[in-house]
This record gives sequence, structure tokens and C-alpha cells, in this order.
Amino acid sequence: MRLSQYFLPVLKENPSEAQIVSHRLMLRAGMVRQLTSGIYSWLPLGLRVLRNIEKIIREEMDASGAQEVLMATLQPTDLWKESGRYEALGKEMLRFPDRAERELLYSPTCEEVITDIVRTNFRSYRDLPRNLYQIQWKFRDEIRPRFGVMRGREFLMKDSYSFDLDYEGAKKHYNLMYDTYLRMFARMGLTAIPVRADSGAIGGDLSHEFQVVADTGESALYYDAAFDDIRDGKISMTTEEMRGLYAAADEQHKPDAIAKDRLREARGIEVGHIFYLGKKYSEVLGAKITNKEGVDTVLEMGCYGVGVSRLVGAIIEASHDDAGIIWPESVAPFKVGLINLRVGDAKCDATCQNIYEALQGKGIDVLYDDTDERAGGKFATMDLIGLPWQVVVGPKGAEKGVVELKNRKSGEKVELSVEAALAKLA
Ligand code: 5CA
Repeated sequence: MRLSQYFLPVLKENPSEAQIVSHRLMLRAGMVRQLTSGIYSWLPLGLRVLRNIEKIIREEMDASGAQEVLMATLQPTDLWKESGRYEALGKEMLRFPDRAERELLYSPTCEEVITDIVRTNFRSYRDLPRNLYQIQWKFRDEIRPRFGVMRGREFLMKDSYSFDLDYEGAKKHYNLMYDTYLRMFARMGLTAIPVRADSGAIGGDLSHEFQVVADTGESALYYDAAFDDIRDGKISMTTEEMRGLYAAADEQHKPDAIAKDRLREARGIEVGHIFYLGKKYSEVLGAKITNKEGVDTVLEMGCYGVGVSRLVGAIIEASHDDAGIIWPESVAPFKVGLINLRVGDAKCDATCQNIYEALQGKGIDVLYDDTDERAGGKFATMDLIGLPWQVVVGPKGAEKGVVELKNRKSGEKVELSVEAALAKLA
């Protein structure tokens, strides 16, 4: 993509409405724009990141054996009256009549709809076990939407729902999702800390939140220092080993559960939440199948959420510096930013064109700054939007066939021949 043709409305100044760094950087880097309170439009750069996050989620969910569906965003409120949750969500639930005066709501979550699909389509134990997921927009009329996409009213969620014949099956699904989440977040460059949680309006009696450490997080967090060591790359652990590590959301569980020198206190951003639901929804909505003995059996359920749009903010909170965002390669909107320091200079233009085409030929996403902005502005924009690698082409280097390769994260710069730079990036 050529920057001269790309819709990238970067802001030089810090927007006054943004209180936290991720919100500030998402606005400054032209990733999103607020339409109205808690509701955002995604611009090209932001959408690329969102899609990359979705891709990782899909790959990990598919690998776990889950199957993707797509449920409607609008639902009849009748189903919620049937489940008994019509009142429970209160004003967070956005309701409105259609032309026939039938009441609809914009989905805040999908337990009712998926259970309805299952009760009308699953017949016997042969239909089990199943885990069905979707990546779909949700709406919750939060009292205090804030921090940009972090706590929005409209937000993108991965929600999945598992169905089993018995408790053992449900527990297996729960543990499988637990491991899947740790892997999924790790692939996004995040060390997520699983914390035993209260299951709130969703229900059930076993639940874990997945928290990412950030000063601006909304939850309190107490955890084993090993999680920091994992994040900093000092140690690596299997999901099985991580399971045994201490983490809690309240001080109550703090004092003797862990040695004092291993205890860390921080704030956390909840990027995922898993729930064992048991028969809470299947019982009232009548989701049952016949078991091997031919007896009607009410299904055991679990539900598993990931804050897809929130993750964009959470990754930035976890990975930035004074100059801007530092994208982990796995979610970066482009892998390489190519900077032409003298557009119009025949050697610079030819070298850039050569690199641009070579990278594209290798399937590497590259954003080519071919604008006539001055050098300082070009460097600032590239640092702001945080692509993992920058290739800088200036007249002196182009003369000798040399470019500068900069790693955004370490700041390390090396002079290389064009061929060596291309080899390094591939
Ligand atoms: N039905 C279950 C999971 S399938 C559910 O709704 N769980 S939840 O309420 O915990 O939401 C799942 C995830 O969505 C949360 O962990 C959080 O990361 C994200 N989320 C929740 N509310 C918001 C919001 N207002 N803005 C952005 N993300 C949100």
C-alpha cells in the first residue's frame, strides 16, 4: 500500500477526549473515530489489526474443534422473557419495537439464541459434544462508556457456547477453552493471567477472567511474579504449569496463598471470560437430547467470551513507548514501513520501488511512504503507527545500494544492502 493513496488520518496533537494511552494512540494513528458515545467506526489501519486478531482467534478456536456460526445481532425479546433474563440486564439492554410492534433487542450476548438453535436441532447424544462460536458485534448500553474501544457500547466479541451430555464433558470443554485462551493471547504478544471470577449476570458457578496487566486496567490483580517473567521472556511455561500459578482479583485471597516476595499487585484489563453454566439456560429453555439409554437429558453448557475490539486497546496498553504504538508482528497492520526520504530522486524512487515490489512478491505487507512530507514527519508517523520494521531509503545510501533497517521495538538500526535487508525481512 502506498501512503500517498492510503486513508490514514493521523493527528499530530493529543486529542483532549482521550484519557488513556491506547485511546490516544488509536485516535492519533487514525485507527478509529468515535461516532457517538461508546460507538466507533474502524478506519483502514485499525480494521487491519482487528482482522489480524480475529484470524488468530479463528485459528485457535478451529484447532480446539469448535465450529463457527454467525447469529443475528437483533433478537426477539420473547426468548429473554422465556429464559427469565429480560429484566436482569436492565437498561444495558437496548430494546425497540419493529413495525409490527414486536419488541427486538440488540444482542448483548447470545446464550438464549444459541440454546434455541440447539433445542430445535440437536436430537441425540450423537450431536454431542459441540462448541459453537461466532465473532459478532454486541451492544450494551453501559452507563459510563470510556477509554475508547476498551469499554464501548458497541463492541466486537468472540462468544462460544459448549454443549455436553454431562458435567465431565462440560468440564473438559471448560479446560480446553482455558488452554486455548492462554495460547490465543500469547500469539497476540500478551501474557494473560487467568483469575477465578464472579460469574455475574451470565451465571454458573465456575468462571475465570483473563487479565492483561496495565496501569489503566479496571480490575485489581494479585498474582505470582512468574507471570511477569513469562511476559518478559525470562521463563517459558506450559499452560498446564501456568494453571498452578497463583492469581486473584481480591485481597482476601492474598495473604498466605503465596510467598510475599513472589506476590505482585497490579491493575488488569479483562480480555476474556469463561463460564461453566451447567443447566442454567438449557433447563428453562428445554434444551435436551436423548442419551444412550434413550432417556431425555438436559444439556450441560459453558460459554466463553473474548473482547475482540477491546484487545486492540489492550495490546497497545501493553506495547507502546513515547513515540507511539509497537505492534507485535502477529497483529501488526503491516509488517514493514518503507520510507523514501527523497521522493523524486531517481535512485531513491527506483530503490524503493524495487523493495516495495520484492516484499509484496514475498507476501509481506508493506506500507510505502511515497509522500513528499519532510523526513522528520515521516519518521514520526512511522513510529506512531508502530509497524515492526522500518526500511529507510535516503539519497546517499541509494547511491551505494544501502538502506537502513530499523526495528521499532528495540530501536536498533543497521545499514544493509538491499538484498540483505530483504533477506532479513523474509
Ligand atoms: N456470554 C459471555 C461469554 S460468551 C459474556 O458475555 N461474557 S462477558 O460479559 O464477560 O464478555 C466477554 C468479553 O467481552 C469480556 O471479557 C470483555 O473482554 C469483552 N467486553 C465486555 N463488555 C465490553 C465492553 N463494554 N466493551 C468492550 N469489550 C467488552
